[in-house]
Amino acid sequence: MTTGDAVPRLAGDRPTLRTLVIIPTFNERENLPLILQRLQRACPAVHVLVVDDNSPDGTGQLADDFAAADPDRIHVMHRTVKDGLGAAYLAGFAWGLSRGYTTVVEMDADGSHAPEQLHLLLEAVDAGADLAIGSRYVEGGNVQNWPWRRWALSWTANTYARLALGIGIHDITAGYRAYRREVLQKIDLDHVDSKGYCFQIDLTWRTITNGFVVTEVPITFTERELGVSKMSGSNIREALVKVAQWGIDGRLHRNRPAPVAR
Ligand SMILES: Nc1nc2c(ncn2[C@@H]2O[C@H](COP(=O)(O)OP(=O)(O)OP(=O)(O)O)[C@@H](O)[C@H]2O)c(=O)[nH]1
Ligand SMILES: [Mg+2]
Repeated sequence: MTTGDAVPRLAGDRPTLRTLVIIPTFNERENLPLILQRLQRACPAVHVLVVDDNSPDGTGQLADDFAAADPDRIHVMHRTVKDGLGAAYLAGFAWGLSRGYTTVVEMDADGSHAPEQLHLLLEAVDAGADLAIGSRYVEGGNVQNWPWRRWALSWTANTYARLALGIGIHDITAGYRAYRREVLQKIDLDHVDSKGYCFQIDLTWRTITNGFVVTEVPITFTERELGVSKMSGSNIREALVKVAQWGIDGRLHRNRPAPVAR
């Protein structure tokens, strides 16, 4: 855990009382019904926002059908063009904050982030985390069905970011996370322009440098079985360049937090 000026809490405060799970989608027609059903079973009290970038395979219309069947709990945001994971989440965050959600969760549609483990993230937030990261690389966390090349890429990206930024987070690229609303209100989302992988690193760095408490919770990440990955080489280049820049800025301005692990 990285400690900082935690958000003050009232006695009996349970930040996850109103939780929104944001699921960005692009061509996830096969996966969306599965993830929504699993989420409904695992955490029936949370609300869901599907953010679809006009998927050619009709994922957006499918999401509308689910929302029509459960209008209080399931919502859909339709965007006109594919604009990357980061932009989809930023739009989703704005939607959730304006509707008063107190905790906002990021979850992929492809089954990599198990809804059955969402309670672990929410418990961490209720226990004091401002950001709870579902981590593959802390004790008890693991990855299933990854080819060695994906594992090597992820490990290299995390090691590079940890060293460049000088922080003790083990899985800084992880996409399964829960934020308290106060974090999203404070970290200047208007100036985030990171698109792919880098988006997660960018938000983690902003969270830490703003003095919030980050906790890593072990999770099991499972490689997608259906549909295709949207990860690209340009995502990786973006992360390499930006992380180096933040690391240098952090050292120059001495706003680098102490490298404290979980
Ligand atoms: N709205 C929106 N969603 C996207 C976009 N790109 C990816 N996604 C969604 O973001 C989530 C993560 O994307 P993935 O393609 O699984 O990326 P990844 O998990 O890094 O890569 P894999 O491990 O290979 O699956 C999935 O739910 C995608 O459908 C996009 O441009 N817009
Ligand atoms: Mg994926």
